[in-house]
Amino acid sequence: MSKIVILTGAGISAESGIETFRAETGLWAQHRVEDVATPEGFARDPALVVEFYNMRRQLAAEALPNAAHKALARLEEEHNGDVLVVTQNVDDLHERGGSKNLIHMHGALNSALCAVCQHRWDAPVTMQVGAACPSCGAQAARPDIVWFGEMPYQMDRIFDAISRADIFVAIGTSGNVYPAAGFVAEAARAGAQTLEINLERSAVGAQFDEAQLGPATQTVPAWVDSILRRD
Ligand code: BV8
Ligand code: ZN
Repeated sequence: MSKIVILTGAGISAESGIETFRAETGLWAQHRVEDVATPEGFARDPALVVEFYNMRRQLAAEALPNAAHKALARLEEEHNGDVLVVTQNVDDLHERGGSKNLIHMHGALNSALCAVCQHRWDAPVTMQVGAACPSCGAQAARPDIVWFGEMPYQMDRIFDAISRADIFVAIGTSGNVYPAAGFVAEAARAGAQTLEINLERSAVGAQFDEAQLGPATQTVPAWVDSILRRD
């Protein structure tokens, strides 16, 4: 009855055609983080930020889940134990790939948030600046995204799951952003086996017991098969 916690990052969606953040052609090469992924940037130029997320929502809607997303859903379905996916990604490819036990710790493109009353609703494909909140009526709609300097979502639930994990796997994340990059240290402290699946070692690669390098659409299904064979 092993408990598995899986942290995913932009690399798991790369082969679905969604840009990662830190590749040369990545999202941060085209936009300054400070301008589009901070509350200060949103306050300074809400139209730029709303447009940035409208563009990414459109790209995510056109993308398809890949073999790695589907393999994680198969693991959740067939594994004799708990499987929790904690994603830093804001696309909905894990849901569309079949994952159910899923936490979007950095928010989601398909969700809108009221900056006044914290009400959430399904985001329109194209969000307008100052759109009215369906609950309190304030013209304060914003992308339901965790920007730098904001607290990621469901941290208690995540730390609780990590403290009880037998296996912790990080897939397609460069290990640059905290608190997510600190999860492997928590998992090791809790006595979990830790594995990194990536094209190359991440910034916290040395903290993992093991690494499997290669494109996620090949490495993730192979790893899932190895787990299900042991069940
Ligand atoms: C917080 C939403 C505190 C936006 C994101 C100094 C000043 C200010 C802050 C800090 C500071 N030092 C540290 C901090 C904290 C800061 C932080 O960590 N900064 C870093 C950059 C130094 N963190 C925060 O601000 C967090 N909040 O600390 O709050 C607090 C405390 C109390 C009360 C209130 C607040 C919030 C962090 C969340 C920010 N939002 N995303 C959006 O998506 O637009 S983070 C952003 O980076 C994305 O969400 C993404 O998930 C995340 C990490 O990127 P990766 O997913 O790892 O992607 P990346 O491109 O980097 O790497 C891709 C990887 O995939 C690579 O390793 C590559 O090799 C691999 N890959 C590529 N292709 C493939 C592949 N692997 C396999 N197969 C392939 N085919
Ligand atoms: Zn509201």
